[in-house]
Amino acid sequence: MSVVDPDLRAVSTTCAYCGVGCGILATPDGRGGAAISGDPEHPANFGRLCSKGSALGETLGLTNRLLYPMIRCDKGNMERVAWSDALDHVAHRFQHIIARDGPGAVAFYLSGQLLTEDYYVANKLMKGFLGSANVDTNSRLCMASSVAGHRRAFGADTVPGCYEDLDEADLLVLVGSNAAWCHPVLYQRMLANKQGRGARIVVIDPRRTDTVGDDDLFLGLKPGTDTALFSGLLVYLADHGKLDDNYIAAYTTGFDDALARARSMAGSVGATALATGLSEADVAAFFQIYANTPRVVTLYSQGVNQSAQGTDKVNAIVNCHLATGRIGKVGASPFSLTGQPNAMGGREVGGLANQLAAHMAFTPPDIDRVRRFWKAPRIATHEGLKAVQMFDAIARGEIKALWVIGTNPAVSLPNADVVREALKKLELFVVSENVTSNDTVDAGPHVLLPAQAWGEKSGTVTNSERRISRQRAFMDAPGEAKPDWWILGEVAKRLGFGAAFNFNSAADIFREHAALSAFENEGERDFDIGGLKALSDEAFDAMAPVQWPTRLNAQPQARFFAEGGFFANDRKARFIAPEVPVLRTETTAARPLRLNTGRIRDQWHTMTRSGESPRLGQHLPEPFVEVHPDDALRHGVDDGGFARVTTDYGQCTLRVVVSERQQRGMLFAPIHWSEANATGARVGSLVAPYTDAFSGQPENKATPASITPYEYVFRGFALSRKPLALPAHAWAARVAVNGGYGYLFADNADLKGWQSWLKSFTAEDLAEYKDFGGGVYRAASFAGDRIETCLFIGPASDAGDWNVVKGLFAADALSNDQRRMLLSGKSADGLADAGPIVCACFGVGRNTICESIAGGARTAADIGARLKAGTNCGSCIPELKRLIAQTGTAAVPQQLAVAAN
Ligand SMILES: Nc1nc2c(c(=O)[nH]1)N[C@H]1C(S)=C(S)[C@@H](COP(=O)(O)OP(=O)(O)OC[C@H]3O[C@@H](n4cnc5c(=O)[nH]c(N)nc54)[C@H](O)[C@@H]3O)O[C@H]1N2
Ligand SMILES: Nc1nc2c(c(=O)[nH]1)N[C@H]1C(S)=C(S)[C@@H](COP(=O)(O)OP(=O)(O)OC[C@H]3O[C@@H](n4cnc5c(=O)[nH]c(N)nc54)[C@H](O)[C@@H]3O)O[C@H]1N2
Ligand code: SF4
Ligand SMILES: [Mo]
Repeated sequence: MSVVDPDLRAVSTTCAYCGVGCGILATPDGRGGAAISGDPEHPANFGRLCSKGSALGETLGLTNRLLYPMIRCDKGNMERVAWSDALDHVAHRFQHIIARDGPGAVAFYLSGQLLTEDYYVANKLMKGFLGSANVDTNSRLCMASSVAGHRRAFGADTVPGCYEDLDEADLLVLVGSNAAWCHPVLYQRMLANKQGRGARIVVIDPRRTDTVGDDDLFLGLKPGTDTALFSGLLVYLADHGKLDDNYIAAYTTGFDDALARARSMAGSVGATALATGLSEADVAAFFQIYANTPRVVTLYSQGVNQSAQGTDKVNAIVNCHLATGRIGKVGASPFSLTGQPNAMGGREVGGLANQLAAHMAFTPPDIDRVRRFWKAPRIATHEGLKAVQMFDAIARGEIKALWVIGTNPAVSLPNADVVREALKKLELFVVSENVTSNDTVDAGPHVLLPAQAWGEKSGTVTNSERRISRQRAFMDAPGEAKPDWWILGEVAKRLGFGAAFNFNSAADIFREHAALSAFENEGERDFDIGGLKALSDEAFDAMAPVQWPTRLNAQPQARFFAEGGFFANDRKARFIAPEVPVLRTETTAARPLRLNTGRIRDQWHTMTRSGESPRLGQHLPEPFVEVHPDDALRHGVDDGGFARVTTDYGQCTLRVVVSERQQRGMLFAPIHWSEANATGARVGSLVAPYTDAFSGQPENKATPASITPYEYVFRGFALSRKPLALPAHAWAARVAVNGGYGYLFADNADLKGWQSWLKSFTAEDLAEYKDFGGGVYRAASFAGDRIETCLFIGPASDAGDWNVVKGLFAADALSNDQRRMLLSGKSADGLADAGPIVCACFGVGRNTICESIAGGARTAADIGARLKAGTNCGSCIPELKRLIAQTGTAAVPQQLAVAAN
């Protein structure tokens, strides 16, 4: 394994977060931290980073790190054990359960955040040696519909285009993608194309996200109607002489059937408008611009994939590209934006239960080939259970042993309460993790195994454009944390498979993976990195980012399919006639709204990493639900207040944001909060477990729901140097702050209860401001001149100023004035409250920005010149533009400040 450079020089690695796969230069500071900057040489980002990537240095701390193997003892406590004991135990228990109940009784649940090498070993162990294909991954919740759509159309899971196409396209169509927040560096690249070359941008999303703003056309369609829209487009192309007849004839089959089906679904502009809820003018404008712009890239993400018709949506999009021959050409392709840093690597090794390995399937020739290559005695011969089915089988008691590696299913699977309960039924529940607490770890595993985290682990990841990059260690692993591949390999050895798992390094595994991709592959399989199968350890360490395929003795190839060459036996692409899109989940009088779920700009998934960064905690610190003003009125919920969101599966309590950006009839809630960092805000518990028939991917974006107001008399916040356990009756969300832990809360209990709660753990000399009659209580304890703990609680209009007090809490010492002013909850120097932070890099708040707009700033660049906001990573520029637009016309809506007043 690579050793950390003793001179503390910059190590080039890859971002821990999204599928853009940005190159990072990490310079360790020798004290457990590191300076992070964008790698100017990396072809994904050329030096740029977004807010999350820039803040990675704030996430390297060891609070909440799992450092030692633990086993649940008879009394139910977790006890530290030696690695050898933990590994023996896991191997033993798996062996016992397989011997008794067969290989179908065990399963692995993996993650697109593992390295390719970890993934390869897990897949090989389960499918080749334990003899079950019950290995699935959180990519089932993420990319499965794109995989299924690609395989139906192309005969393989191939992404035909590359990032350069985003620079070279004349039209960029974003479908179900909030790229401004979720793929920010690529979004900046698209904007650069717009600014430099005049590319036009169309955004298709039921919500007006921050990706809308630089668009030329926004199509706020009814949810789930993308198939109708792209079917209408196919008909339009056919009727307006815009087909590439030669391409269709030479390289594809099935066009006539697909067109006939499209006609029956959306045979005209008018019919498309009716089916999608869009105006005829908007539909016509989109069809025209698409028809007349040869260089078009259609980018799609979770608004497409996470749908009960996700695979059909993908194919409806791909059909239009095939019909116009706009595929694999410079600036022209369909393009699936992948979510996790190694979503693609997982697909390459076969991490999905319905793939075997190296893009091979469960067909007799593929099974035989992989069996011979692995020398696998008991290779699985049929597909395993996909994620949602897998957890159903656990709930039924059919799967008895589960090993979760690098994912948090108790939060992220649909119907998450039922999932969490199901975990308790397991006879053997093993979790490999970085953290000591998340909802899955808290669900009571029998064995906890400490895995190396980003910055410590070493191997490869593949980004959205098929580019394999090295993640390199730049710090030593803490405690006894080990690479995931090592942990899996040690268990394999104990199960008697030592010869097949004799890996000494990530490089060893990568070479075998590369060799399998090229094994008996004469060009029939897209995934071939045979050119890398003989890399020396040194060459692997030095490996520059490289796109696949990298066939042995072949020229590099950036794109696929410009001249056919598909991967079905006849080498042709398939047009797919989509099923008539029926929404699986109808709204009812009791559940009149549709709950859409997704992401916010500065948090990553269940916040185990991004939640540690004070900078990232500033933007949207509380779990919320966004509601259209008409629905808010109808259901009696107020902006800034609270609401209960209920579905047939669960209930959450969330802050309300009333916004025109939301469509009537729809709610939106972010996915990031869990039991571990908030109360009653685990949105996965609300989501229906409906899945797409082809991909098995759950529909995370359209659960029927209802909303009712919920009153809290008091609002407040607490700041502390140590983690706090807030009284159980409070609604609360934890947020990272400089110098400690922050909690934003709301409650109905009496203030004296809060006072005694605080006094139960703080020092004697508590400074207090009490107005119990007026409903106000504020208190702070000090260690010297430094705040140790403080608590502010009051009516919504008078809860103290979170941003001001947070600033004082961050200080090492308070002046006498500051100390005196502290309990007033206002700034001592009379400075106005900056408001909730918009620019995370420079900590510029919304009030400051609005003042600057009122003072004449008219563009994001003006604001940048005055306040620096938006001048580093640029992730907040869409929000700056929105504020300019809003401030010009209307008052700024109250948002998520506890008390911006
Ligand atoms: N900040 C941040 N970035 C991330 C992540 C993160 O957690 N935080 N996670 C990463 C991962 S793993 C993923 S998968 C990606 C996801 O990236 P995105 O897919 O861009 O993100 P989402 O917010 O899940 O959903 C995208 C949009 O789909 C829209 N949508 C919902 N229903 C429909 C529909 O029927 N049709 C259409 N056209 N649109 C619809 C939603 O309104 C939403 O705006 O982000 C990656 N990047
Ligand atoms: N309602 C709803 N649900 C969703 C979605 C949605 O849009 N709506 N999106 C879905 C999508 S696209 C995704 S990708 C998932 C994400 O959902 P999850 O994968 O459940 O979320 P994460 O918080 O990323 O969990 C990763 C866990 O792995 C740990 N970890 C990180 N790196 C490593 C490592 O190297 N080794 C090990 N052993 N552990 C590691 C982290 O500490 C963390 O606990 O959520 C899905 N669920
Ligand atoms: S866009 Fe941001 S989160 Fe994604 S890889 Fe780049 S820096 Fe990381
Ligand atoms: Mo994802």
